[in-house]
Amino acid sequence: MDFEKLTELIIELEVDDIADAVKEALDEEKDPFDVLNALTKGMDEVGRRYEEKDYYLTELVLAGETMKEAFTILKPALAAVDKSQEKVKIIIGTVKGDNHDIGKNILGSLLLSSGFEIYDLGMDVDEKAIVEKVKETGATIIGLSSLLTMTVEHIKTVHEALVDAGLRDKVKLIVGGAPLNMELAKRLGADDFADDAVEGIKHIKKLAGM
Ligand code: B12
Repeated sequence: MDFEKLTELIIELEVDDIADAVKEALDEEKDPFDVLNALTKGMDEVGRRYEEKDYYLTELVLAGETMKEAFTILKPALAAVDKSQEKVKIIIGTVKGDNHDIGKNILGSLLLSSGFEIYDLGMDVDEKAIVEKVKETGATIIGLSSLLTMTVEHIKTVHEALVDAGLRDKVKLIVGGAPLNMELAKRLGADDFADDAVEGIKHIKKLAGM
């Protein structure tokens, strides 16, 4: 199973074949991170086609489904490398009003393989759920995803809810997603921003003092 084929299966929305293809690649001992890279490349192309109006909403939904299928197989392969030491706890989620979770899930898988303890709140998450989870788990980092220009303001809502709960100085807030950049992230009250999940892991490790 070569990487080009994996990229192509995402672009061609082959939801029924992708899991077997990922399995085949892993059976051939391909590096799971290279597999992830090939799949992400496919999603980038799907996004480009959508922007060019070659693909429509139906294709977007199918691409999301295809990526999810791939992830059911890939996720365990990306799983934790070192279980021995005390893990840093991190809460992840996609902000209220936003149902994009592919990027957030990729971040989650990479965090898992980097030895973090993850609490994934899913998508369309409101500030109350986040504050509650911080109280319950004592997590020290929150990673939020926002893909819609319309929903980035919810990052500020989360920041303010943490301030109100007296928790803001106990947690670091990092955000990601296409409409964001470092300047906007900081303006919304976040501590940090990263362009992609791989870069995000580096930033998160730094925030965790690792
Ligand atoms: C797939 C997709 C969908 C799927 C989502 C499926 C799913 N389960 O996620 C579906 C079909 C549901 C969807 C719906 C919609 N979508 Co859409 N979608 C996309 C698409 C094509 C790809 C997004 C994606 O998954 N990319 C791949 C992942 C891997 O990339 P990523 O999410 O950016 O994540 C990476 C980084 O950003 C970063 N990252 C992400 N989160 C975080 C968090 C942290 C902490 C860190 C450190 C890093 C990090 O790491 C990730 C990996 O490297 C994009 C176009 C694009 N090119 O991005 C449009 C796009 C995001 N969608 C868009 C729109 C408008 C919509 C709809 C409003 C369409 C409609 N008219 O209904 C709805 C919104 C529904 C809702 N309430 O959320 C627009 C947003 C425009 C904007 N700026 O506001 C885009 C940009 C398309 C476009 N060009 O118009 N969409």
